[in-house]
Amino acid sequence: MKKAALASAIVSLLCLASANAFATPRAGQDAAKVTPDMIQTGSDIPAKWNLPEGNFDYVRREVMIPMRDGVKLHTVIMIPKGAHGLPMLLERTPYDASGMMPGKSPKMADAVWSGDKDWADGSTILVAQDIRGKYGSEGKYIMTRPPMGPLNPTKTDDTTDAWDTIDWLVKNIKESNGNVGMIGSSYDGWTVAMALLHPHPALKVAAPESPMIDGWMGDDWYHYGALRQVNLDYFTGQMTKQGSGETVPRDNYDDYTNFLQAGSAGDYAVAHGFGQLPWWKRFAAHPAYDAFWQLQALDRLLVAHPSNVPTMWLQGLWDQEDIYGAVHAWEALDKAGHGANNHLVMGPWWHSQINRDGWNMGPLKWPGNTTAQFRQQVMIPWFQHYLRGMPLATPLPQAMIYNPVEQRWDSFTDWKPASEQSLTPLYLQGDFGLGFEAPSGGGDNYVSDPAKPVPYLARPIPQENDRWRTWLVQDQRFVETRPDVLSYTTPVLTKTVTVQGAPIADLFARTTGTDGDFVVKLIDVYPGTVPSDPTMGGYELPVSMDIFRGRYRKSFAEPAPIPANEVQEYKFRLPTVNYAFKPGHRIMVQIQSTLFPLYDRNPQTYVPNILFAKPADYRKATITIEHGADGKSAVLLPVAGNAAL
Ligand code: PG9
Repeated sequence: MKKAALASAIVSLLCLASANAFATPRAGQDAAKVTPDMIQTGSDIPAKWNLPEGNFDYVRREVMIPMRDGVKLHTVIMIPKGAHGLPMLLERTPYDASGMMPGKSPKMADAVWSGDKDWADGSTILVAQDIRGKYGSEGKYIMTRPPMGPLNPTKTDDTTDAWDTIDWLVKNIKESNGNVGMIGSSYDGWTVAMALLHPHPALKVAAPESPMIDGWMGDDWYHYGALRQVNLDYFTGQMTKQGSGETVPRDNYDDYTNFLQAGSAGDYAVAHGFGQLPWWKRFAAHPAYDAFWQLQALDRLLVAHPSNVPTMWLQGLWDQEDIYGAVHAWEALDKAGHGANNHLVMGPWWHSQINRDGWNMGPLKWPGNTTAQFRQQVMIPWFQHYLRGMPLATPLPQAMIYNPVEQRWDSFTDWKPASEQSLTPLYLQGDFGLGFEAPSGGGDNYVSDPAKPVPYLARPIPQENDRWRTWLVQDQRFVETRPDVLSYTTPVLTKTVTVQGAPIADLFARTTGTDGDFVVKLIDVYPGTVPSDPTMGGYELPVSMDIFRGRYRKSFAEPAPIPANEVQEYKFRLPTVNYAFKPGHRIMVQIQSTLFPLYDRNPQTYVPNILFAKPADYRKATITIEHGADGKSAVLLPVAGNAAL
């Protein structure tokens, strides 16, 4: 056949073939043979996918553990392959046990979240459990469910759930040695503290990390009665769904604007549907420190039910969420005579940073990875001592507190609860001075305007805010020149002033209003230039700060209006420090009346419940801080050694 004729025959054949491709297949047709295995009429997605785990160095089990009332709690267990006689480390969480231990990787250390990685070395069986009513667990969710008693008439709580879980684990996990440790940060730290109220005998060691201990006094919900309103997002995040809940949609990028426009925190919450949340109703009905809060304050409960479990109470020195809990729980236990098995650890960390890297805290850089070092050199060996009988090279001291200036861990055998510390007043003085000598007279005033509250972070402050973790170390120069912020400063120091313990703010103040808040900040002012780190030149580093709601100056349970224009004393404890103010630096104390929008605004007019203050209640007030005959305002410092500037 000629080339052209051949080409035309091929084209005709191709046309025929392509025409047949669209034709209906007929029996006996001479096309490619179709067999049944080529056809899918169901779904290509199997009902359940099982990951082949042949090369995994662990076995992942998911079980539903029955509690005494029949409710089953979803629990993920990661067992090193071939394990025999290993202890178990239990974390109970409202934040998704499966997400903490997804098990998607052949190596156990890659298959768990960052907080568990160092434990996943084959020495420990890791257990994560969803608490009642969250994620995969049955039952009803109740926010930080109060222990059985007046606030909880049922027969279960997170103490019994921990007990039942540990009981099941030691009876059913054959690879274990029957010893259990408990760990967890924040809410998970709260679950550890709850387990300690009546621990199962197999619970041999515990570390509540940044635990929520008293939500009203100084952890997540309030600080001394001032509402932490940015946590309203947490309410919806936890309680609009069994899994991960909703966030509150925003009208503006800047939360300063959002909360200012909303009016009171209550108006904001109700406008965003919070009336549907049972927790909000209980919460909003108890703005004062009444029985609702007192009966769930865990430091009190722990003293009433002390355990013998060796316990490491751990938190960050700049913990932006739960800066109150661990240190107060430890102090309460120590004071009640339970110091022998309770230890205090405070690292240079933000909230829960212990479970992540710890090279720095905002602009403060450490000589190493402080969290990894602590986990690997102190915490894990201490746990393994109690869980596996491993010898301890050095016993854990009574308290271990990082010194951020000397950049080292200090160990203490006689760390004092705040009520037993000796204090030296650092007085506010005329001309905005600050010193250890008593002031001769005078006072300073500012106008606090609820329409222009002092921001807690430089604006804009978006809802998803990566500065949240480090806001407690933010350079305070951004507010120093505001007319509603008073700044008192020592001369340049010629000697080191070391402060170890809890400073106490002791203000004598008058206001033209009938209510008001007081914010006190103890600040380290860096020299104007810092050759080793030029960006730190003149930095105003908050070392310790807090807010106090004036209506509670006499009683946290029974608020009372402030008598206008009469000097009143406002005395409150600031967060615990281990800090050295160095020669060349200056100490500063800043005072203001708002810290917004983190804290709701005080209307400065006495109303029964500030959560529902009306626009007309918000009024300007002139605040006078006394430093003379009418009161010697000071920050009382637990100075180590001589108090001299
Ligand atoms: N700080 C968070 C929290 C703890 C307890 C109750 C509510 C919130 C947390 O990080 O878990």
